[in-house]
Amino acid sequence: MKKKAFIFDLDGVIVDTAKFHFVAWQRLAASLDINFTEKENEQLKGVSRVNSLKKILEWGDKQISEDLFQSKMAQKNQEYLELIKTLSTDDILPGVHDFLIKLRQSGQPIALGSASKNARPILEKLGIMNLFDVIVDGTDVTKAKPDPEVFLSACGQLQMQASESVVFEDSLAGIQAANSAGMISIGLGDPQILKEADEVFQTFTQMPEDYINSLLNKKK
Ligand code: B16
Ligand code: MG
Repeated sequence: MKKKAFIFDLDGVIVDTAKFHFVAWQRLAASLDINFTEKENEQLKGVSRVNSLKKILEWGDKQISEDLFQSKMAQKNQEYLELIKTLSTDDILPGVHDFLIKLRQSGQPIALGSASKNARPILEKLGIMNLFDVIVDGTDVTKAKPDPEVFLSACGQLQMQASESVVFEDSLAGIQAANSAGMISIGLGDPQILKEADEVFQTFTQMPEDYINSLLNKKK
C-alpha cells in the first residue's frame, strides 16, 4: 500500500484559534498604544509568539525593555489561554475529523507541525490527541516558519522522506516552509493569500471524495 506522511498545522487548519489570538494580541497592542487590525493579524498567522510581538512593536514603532517584553508575552498568553478555555470537540473545523479518521483507517502516518506552544493542551481539549503518531510544536523547534524545521522534524520522526510528505497549512509562512522542504503543500483558506501552495481549499469538506488517494499518487 502507498504511504505518505500527512502533516497538519494546528491553528487555522484543525481549529479556528486565529480569532482568539487576534483578540489577545489586540488587547496587548492597545496596552502599548499600538493600533492592531485584522490585516496585521493575518500576517501573524503561523508566526511564533516571540516573533509576533517583535512585529507588533515594529509596526507601532515602539521599543520596550527585555523585562517588559517578557511580561507582555506572558500577559498575551494568559489572555489567550483564558479565551480558549471552552474549546471542545465542537470546535474542530469542518471535515477535519473525518479526514483524520480516513487517514488512520488507511494506515497513513500522521503528524502535527505547529508553531504553537499550546498545541498539546489544545489537541487534548479537542479530543483528537490519539489520532497523531507524532507531535512537533513550538516547544520542540528553534527556528520558526517559514523555516522548514518543524515539518522536517515531523517527517523525520515518522521515518518518511520530505518528498513523501504532504503539509496542510493556513499561513503563507507555513506554505513557504513546506515548499522549501520539498513537501506537497495544501493551503486551507484564501487562494489569493496562499497562492504559493500546490493546491488550496476553503475547507476540508471541499476536497474531492477520493482526495487521499490522489494525494498518495501526487508528486511535488
Ligand atoms: P502560541 P500554527 C501558530 O500556530 C499561530 O498560527 C500563530 O498565530 C501563533 O502566534 C503561534 O502559533 C504561536 O502560538 O502563542 O500558542 O505559542 O498555525 O503554527 O498551529
Ligand atoms: Mg496555522
